[in-house]
Amino acid sequence: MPDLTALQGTEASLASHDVDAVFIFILVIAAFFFVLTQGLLIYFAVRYRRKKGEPPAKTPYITGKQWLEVVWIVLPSLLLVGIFAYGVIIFVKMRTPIPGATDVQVTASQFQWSFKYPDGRTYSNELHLAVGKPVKLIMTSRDVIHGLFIPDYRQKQDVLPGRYTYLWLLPKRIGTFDIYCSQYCGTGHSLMRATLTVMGQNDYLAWEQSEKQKQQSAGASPKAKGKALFDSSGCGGCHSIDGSAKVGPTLKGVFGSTVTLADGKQVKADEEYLRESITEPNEQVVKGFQPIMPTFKSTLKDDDIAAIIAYIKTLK
Ligand SMILES: [Cu+2]
Repeated sequence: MPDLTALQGTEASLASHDVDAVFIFILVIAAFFFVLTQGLLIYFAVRYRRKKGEPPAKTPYITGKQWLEVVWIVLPSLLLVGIFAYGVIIFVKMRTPIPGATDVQVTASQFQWSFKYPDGRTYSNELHLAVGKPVKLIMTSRDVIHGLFIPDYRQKQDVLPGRYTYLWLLPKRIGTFDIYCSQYCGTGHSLMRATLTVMGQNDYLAWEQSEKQKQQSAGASPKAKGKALFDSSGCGGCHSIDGSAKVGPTLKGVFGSTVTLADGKQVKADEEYLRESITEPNEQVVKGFQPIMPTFKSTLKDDDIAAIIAYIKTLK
């Protein structure tokens, strides 16, 4: 049972201190034996070298010494068992469910993370948590194998299509932390990054309130619905909205522009062009890009597509 009261440590999360301790334990043992064996190697090489003019000496024939053999078999064996046991204890601790954890659904897809809270709010590449509040990530993938990795938390878990995997987090320090994908999942793998923002408990409640209000007031307009769908469908994983380079073409200013396709043809980006790019993305591929976008024909309804187009129109 983790101690939820002692939260003023410097470590980022419940697991980070423990994992570092195992690492340093192994490092110290390895360093000791490295210095011992290399030191003896150098010492013997100098001490027993053949001096100038000396005839080659006959190497002495040494027979067994039982107690010495027992020592160098038993001692390293005990050390290895110790390393194993220490590792297992920490591993089990990291895998033990933290009571009272809030569920957050995580969906990985090429190439973005989507985080869904119990009230339905969904964020693309952004995870907000309150310090000291345990969270259970329930993770799955829409396509290939990904891996959720938070280096500061020393926690990592593969995310697989067709099954759930879990990760229990207990943030201990306020701040922003990187989330990476740890499995090579395609062209945009290195761009598959998200931000973990850990806030004080009051700040978190205030943030949650304002987000809920935003969601309620935005409900009606197609633009807002389009923006929400854009985020939850993961469009932003491959398409920037600020003109910057990603795996797919930027959507800034795309509406009304003239697009050059891979076969050299030029087309005007109107509503129909955008609709076809969402439902049959590999029919008209933009010059300089790969035909790798999945279709959203079955996941987005006509209404949804219209809303996303309404949103794309606003990206000037
Ligand atoms: Cu990935």
